[in-house]
Amino acid sequence: MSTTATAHTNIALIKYWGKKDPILNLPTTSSISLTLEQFYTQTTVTPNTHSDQLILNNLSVDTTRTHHFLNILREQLGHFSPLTVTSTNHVPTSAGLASSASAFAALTGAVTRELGLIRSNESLSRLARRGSGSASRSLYGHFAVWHEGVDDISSFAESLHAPDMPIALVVAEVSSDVKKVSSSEGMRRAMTSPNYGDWLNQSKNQFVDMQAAVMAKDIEKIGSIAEDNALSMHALNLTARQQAFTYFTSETQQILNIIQDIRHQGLLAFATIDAGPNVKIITTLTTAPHVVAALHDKLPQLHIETATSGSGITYD
Ligand code: 2P0
Repeated sequence: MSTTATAHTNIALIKYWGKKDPILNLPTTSSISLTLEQFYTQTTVTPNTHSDQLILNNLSVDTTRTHHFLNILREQLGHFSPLTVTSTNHVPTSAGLASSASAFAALTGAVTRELGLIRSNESLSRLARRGSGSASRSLYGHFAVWHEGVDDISSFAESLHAPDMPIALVVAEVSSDVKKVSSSEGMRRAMTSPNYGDWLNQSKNQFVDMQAAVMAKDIEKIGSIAEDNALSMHALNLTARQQAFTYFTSETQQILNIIQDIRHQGLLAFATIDAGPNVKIITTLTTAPHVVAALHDKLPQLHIETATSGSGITYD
């Protein structure tokens, strides 16, 4: 027997950037995300008689993180035999998007089904969170909210049940030779910023405003709040008291300037940036081609992909 699950990656509009419990992956803030249709991970689990094995994009890879996560699932769901995990990332590495969200969401779903267990997506989101915080949101399509909670039970994600809207995300890939600071390490450093407390307060307000903007299908408001939230997150990295750093490169900054320019020309375009130099531009389906053209005009070599609002976890 084997079971296959597919989960899509998501981009946070209100960011998760700090852990109050690194073992349970309890975040310091609640977050809101948009799931992307074009970027996903498909994972098949098959029992074997030896040891946990991970084959990613047809290559056998180091299983440490996966093995650790499978042991958490064994603790939570009951013991199961070693598994061969075969995963394909349809998250173009060239787009530089993180795939841990879709990967841990798909793996959680596949293992639970393989064991013949029926669990709600809420319950799966608690499990997926243990693999990677952002994975809790990838069980759901479209807009999801991850409640920070105070313990394992109360920290889960759910769908926002948002109305349909013509939102699009233009992903601008920025090359980087700089060694990336992992998300966990970046969060640890950011929490030493003297501005961290202010950020928590600001995030609480933005979380409320973002939910209202999503329910009102106000894409301009969604973009504007998301951009403020993301830039404040990156300001924490720069002002960290321990090992201040930035994910920005000069190209990141250049793209931010282009986005500002085209916004002044009247186009709806707002930027968000995660744990890397790439810029994701929140816009509408009809404006997306204009954003792509404006970026290509100034930066002809830039690799760009456009993504739309995507679906939640599915099983074959
Ligand atoms: C987010 N990011 O909300 C934030 C914004 C990146 C920037 O969640 O340590 O891979 O595995 O829980 O989920 C990326 O961090 O971190 C992330 P861990 P994760 O999407």
